[in-house]
Amino acid sequence: MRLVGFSVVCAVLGSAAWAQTMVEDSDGDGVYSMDEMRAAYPDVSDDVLVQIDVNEDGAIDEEELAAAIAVGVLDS
Ligand SMILES: [Ca+2]
Ligand SMILES: [Ca+2]
Repeated sequence: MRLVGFSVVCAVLGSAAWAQTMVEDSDGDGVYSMDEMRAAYPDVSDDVLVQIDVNEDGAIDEEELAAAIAVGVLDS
């Protein structure tokens, strides 16, 4: 039971961290798909999204998003 409680706390803290950005992980898979990115940043071109996707897995993870915001490519 303790482990379950810990997981719930982590999940809550995790979603709080995600909520600091404009992007919503609407399918809950832990990464931001290009569709989710476009929903949050409709003005950002596909070229920019490809550049942000540093590991080229076709999705933006929290690190990639933070990096893009840090260099000013995306608004926070
Ligand atoms: Ca997602
Ligand atoms: Ca990626």
